[in-house]
Amino acid sequence: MSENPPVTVWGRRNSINVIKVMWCINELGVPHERIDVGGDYGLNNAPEYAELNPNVTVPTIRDGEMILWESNVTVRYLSEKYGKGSLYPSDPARRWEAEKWMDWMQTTLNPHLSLILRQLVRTPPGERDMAAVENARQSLLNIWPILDSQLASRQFVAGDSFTMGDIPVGAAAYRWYAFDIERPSFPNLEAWHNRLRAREAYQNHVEMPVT
Ligand SMILES: N[C@@H](CCC(=O)N[C@@H](CS)C(=O)NCC(=O)O)C(=O)O
Repeated sequence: MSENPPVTVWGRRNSINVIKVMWCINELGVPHERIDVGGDYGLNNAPEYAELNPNVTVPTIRDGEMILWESNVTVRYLSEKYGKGSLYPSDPARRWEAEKWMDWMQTTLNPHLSLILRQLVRTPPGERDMAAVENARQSLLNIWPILDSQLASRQFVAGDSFTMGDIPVGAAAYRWYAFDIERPSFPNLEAWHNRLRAREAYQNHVEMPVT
């Protein structure tokens, strides 16, 4: 019996969207190779890459015949294929609970975190739009408590075990705590984040300088 070829991931390891996929792959123990693309590495505008991913963004993966882009969809795909009953809950209620937090990260949380990243990390101090940063911070002060309340009664976002639902929000939480901004205490969020920080795959793929 021949072994499955490894999953190929194209994407620089410090992109939040690549981080989600690599964290997931590490949790699942899937054999893989990663090729640096995007950011300082460029290569994403190369015609061969655009053929794989016409958005010319990272990540993109190949698993056998399957080429996939969109980080959260990739996390769902890998979790279903390699982690049914663990990262991908078999109970539909838990599975869709996990899904909900994945979409919530992408649509509700991430736009504000991206703005803070662009301004505080990628814009020189004199050119930063600090009013926009403050607006985004204020928005997040109303958004994080939604997850904080959820976590009052459970260890992870979709129940008492780690699922794919923890990955996008977990990667976002790392940035929230890494930014040089004022943050009130959200005790349940902090306790959950500490549970994530104890995971080897999180240490391997999430904990790095935010650039
Ligand atoms: N919705 C896409 C967004 C992908 C995306 O915008 N990726 C960024 C990095 S986080 C990118 O490719 N930027 C260009 C670059 O890194 O060169 C996903 O979730 O995968």
